[in-house]
Amino acid sequence: MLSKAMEKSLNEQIALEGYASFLYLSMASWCENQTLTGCAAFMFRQSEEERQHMLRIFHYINDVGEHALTPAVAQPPYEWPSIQVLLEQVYAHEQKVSASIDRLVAQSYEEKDHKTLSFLQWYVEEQREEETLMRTILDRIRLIGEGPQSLYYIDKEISAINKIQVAEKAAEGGA
Ligand code: OFO
Repeated sequence: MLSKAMEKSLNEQIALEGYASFLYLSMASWCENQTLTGCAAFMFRQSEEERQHMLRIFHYINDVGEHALTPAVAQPPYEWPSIQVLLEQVYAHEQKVSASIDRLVAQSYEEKDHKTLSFLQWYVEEQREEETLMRTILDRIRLIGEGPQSLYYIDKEISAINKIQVAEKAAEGGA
């Protein structure tokens, strides 16, 4: 059982994770259109991860006897001026998700809802990892700079990061 307020907040988090999944899918499509195949693979995987984040909350709400709601589908943006801008937007979106998780944690404390507090710990850690990853990517892109071959090197770099992520997640046993 959850309070009505907590059920609503968790359903809003489902919508945020679902939107992230669609936003990253749209970004993957843009990358593929630009022949940035390494970036596209990275964004497809990020999109799938967000879907898993959404489902994890979905199951939690139903498992505790409440009602998980499927969010409305809002069309995300589909054009970006550059891969640098796109990746900065991923970082901004992750920060937004982290702030939302922090609010949920605060709400769990206030309501003395220990099971939701415990459930949210996974998300706190996941968001810390995601923000670190995106900061690393943005730092590397700044190091690569904006010369004529920069797109080639950015794509190569993100492809390498993606492969490391895939291996790490596989070692952890999933998303
Ligand atoms: Fe689920 O928001 Fe990113 O990781």
